[in-house]
Amino acid sequence: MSYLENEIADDDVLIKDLDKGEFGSKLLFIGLAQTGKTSIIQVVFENKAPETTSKIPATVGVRRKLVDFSDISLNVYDVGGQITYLEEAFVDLRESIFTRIKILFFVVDSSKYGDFETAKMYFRRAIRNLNEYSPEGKMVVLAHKMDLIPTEEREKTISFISKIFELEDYSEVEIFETSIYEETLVDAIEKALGI
Ligand SMILES: Nc1nc2c(ncn2[C@@H]2O[C@H](COP(=O)(O)OP(=O)(O)OP(=O)(O)O)[C@@H](O)[C@H]2O)c(=O)[nH]1
Ligand SMILES: [Mg+2]
Repeated sequence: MSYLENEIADDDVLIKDLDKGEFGSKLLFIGLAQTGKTSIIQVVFENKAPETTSKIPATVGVRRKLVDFSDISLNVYDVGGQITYLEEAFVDLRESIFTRIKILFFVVDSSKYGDFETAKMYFRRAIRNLNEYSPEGKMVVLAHKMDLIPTEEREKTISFISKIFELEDYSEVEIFETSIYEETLVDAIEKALGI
């Protein structure tokens, strides 16, 4: 087995340097801490039950996993949302993180209104880097943890996030409501992937 295959065979690789194994389409999940990124990855791509995600530890650094989803090979990157790791991703690892992205999922905890402004700052940095390093890449906002929002308030919440993020200025950015407890999550990811 070559060095490259060895690297890829390792499940859940901690990215420290320029990525050596670019196989499959690259998906990047980024957003503030505890918004649900690792949970989404485990539920959608690893068939974990949503309830099991309550025990997931905070992600350290940037993790990468190679998964198969509907016969598509995907390289899924999970950026730890604690500020230190986000800054590391946006500064030291910028090029390797943002290069060759197919879809960048920006995850927002829809129940945390107070965090939307901070999230917006990282959203803007993410889109700038995406445009610079992956001009063909697509940005998708996941208004996540929607199960915590009463049904009649969901539309208002999506509008509110769209307004704060000024999504009217980014016509190419899509926003989907998601929850690990609802089918909306797989639907959103399939739509983003065009399947
Ligand atoms: N109610 C609800 N809780 C969720 C949902 N998705 C994730 N969670 C919970 O949110 C908490 C944080 O989830 P993580 O997946 O670890 O969040 P993260 O974004 O990876 O956090 P960092 O690694 O620190 O950036 C866990 O307790 C999950 O069970 C959701 O759709 N609804
Ligand atoms: Mg995580």
